[in-house]
Amino acid sequence: ATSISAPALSHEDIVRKIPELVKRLASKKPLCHNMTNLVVQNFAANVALAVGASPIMSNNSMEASDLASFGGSLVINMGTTTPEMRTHHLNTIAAYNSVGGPILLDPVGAGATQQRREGVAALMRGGYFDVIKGNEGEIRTVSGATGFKQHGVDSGASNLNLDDRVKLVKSIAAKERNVILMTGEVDVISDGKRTFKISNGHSYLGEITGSGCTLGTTIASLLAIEREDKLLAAVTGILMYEIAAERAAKKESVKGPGSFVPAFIDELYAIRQESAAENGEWAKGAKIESA
Ligand code: ATP
Ligand code: TZP
Ligand code: MG
Ligand code: MG
Repeated sequence: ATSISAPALSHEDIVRKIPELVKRLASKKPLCHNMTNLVVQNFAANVALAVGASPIMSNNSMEASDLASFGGSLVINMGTTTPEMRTHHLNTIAAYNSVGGPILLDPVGAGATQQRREGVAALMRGGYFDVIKGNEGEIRTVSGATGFKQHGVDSGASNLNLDDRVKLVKSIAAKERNVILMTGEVDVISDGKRTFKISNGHSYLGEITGSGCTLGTTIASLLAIEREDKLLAAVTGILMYEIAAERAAKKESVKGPGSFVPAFIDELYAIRQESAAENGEWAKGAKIESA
């Protein structure tokens, strides 16, 4: 397993470094290879483009080593995985691990069915993930918890209180030596040494499909250009994503979840353009605290 570096990350650092990272992403346009579910293909590709990455959606592991050689990142999203697809996932994970290419795992619906519980365990045995992100039920399943059931891909009502979520996320990150993100109204993220709670975002994100999946694509895009401090890359992705959602929801044209989606893509793009022009004011809206 790869070990993680852990430089301190102060609030001042966050407001200064985050727009810099978004600027770097836009100038490098890294490849973001998505092995994702059938529901979000188009939305995820548009989000990757809006934040400044170059997306490719490919579920074919026969081309994985070619794609891994382009120096980008990989998203493994279990949303609509089949047994055949699991083999493609494992082969592609091996290709990226062998060149040190960053991988984000989204174990969609991991706690819902036996297939998915076995699937996430098989993927975790099969390789190293730089970041694992999921909702509460998914991250609890990643930790090996049983005796509860997700009803589908949604987490449903929160079962753990915030302190318990913080403890769980921190302990999995320390054990797996990676970054763990548990999303929700408040996101909890840790690399085992540094842990943060982020309370940006908007309830419309909970009313559209693919907001968790495309957050994964956003974070993976940043991992492609920030290899050293993976926690900083992930925090940057979360803040860019959630502050864009807040800005979009305020638009006059946005009347509900349907009109929110295009406005959200516009705001991701606007934040990228502002960052490229060295206007990092947007990051001052970060609602992040150490936990
Ligand atoms: P679920 O299916 O349980 O909704 P998910 O995989 O879609 O899970 P979410 O937990 O919804 O993922 O998180 C996706 C993004 O939406 C995260 O950035 C999260 O912070 C944000 N989000 C979700 N619900 C809210 C909310 N009520 N208020 C603010 N942000 C939210
Ligand atoms: N069914 C299988 S994957 C998927 C659905 C509805 C998309 C889930 O997206 P998210 O981002 O976890 O809400
Ligand atoms: Mg959601
Ligand atoms: Mg999800």
